[in-house]
Amino acid sequence: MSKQTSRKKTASESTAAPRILILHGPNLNLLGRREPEIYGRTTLVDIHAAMEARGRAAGVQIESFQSNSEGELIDRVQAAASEGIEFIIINPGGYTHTSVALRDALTGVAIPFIEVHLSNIQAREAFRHHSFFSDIAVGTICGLGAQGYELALEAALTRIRRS
Ligand code: CA2
Repeated sequence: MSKQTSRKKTASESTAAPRILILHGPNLNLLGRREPEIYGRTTLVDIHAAMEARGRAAGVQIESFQSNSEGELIDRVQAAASEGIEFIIINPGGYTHTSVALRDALTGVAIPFIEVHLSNIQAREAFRHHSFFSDIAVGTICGLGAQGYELALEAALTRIRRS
């Protein structure tokens, strides 16, 4: 049997709808409008709508946040801890390959997270092959386009139900 590492839920976390935060890093606001051959035609609004609908059906509250600023993403991760967010799905965008600071924020709050990439970063330029997040993520999904977020959400729901 695997070691139980998750903390006990507080009284309000046990009764309120579980919350999942979806974080999108820099330039992902351009999704669906630029470079569709790499990132597809689905926009961030489309992704949020699909995630919210699935979350509603599952009785889970979905929140999305996109920023081009590393500091704002770090602030959002830190706030998530005090807000009782139970799970994070994150596409760190270009910060995937550069941001020790965003990694430290996720380690600091100890909220389990799944890393998502639209493109297959292992099949692209060498500088995209290393992620500062993969070794501390519950799992990583890459190369499946916008479907990656849906798969990540299903995995998050399974984990939340188990906790
Ligand atoms: O494949 C992914 O999801 C990435 O995280 C996307 C990042 C890239 O730096 C990573 O290596 C892989 C880039 C996000 C830029 O998004 C755009 C979307 C549409 C048009 C232009 C940029």
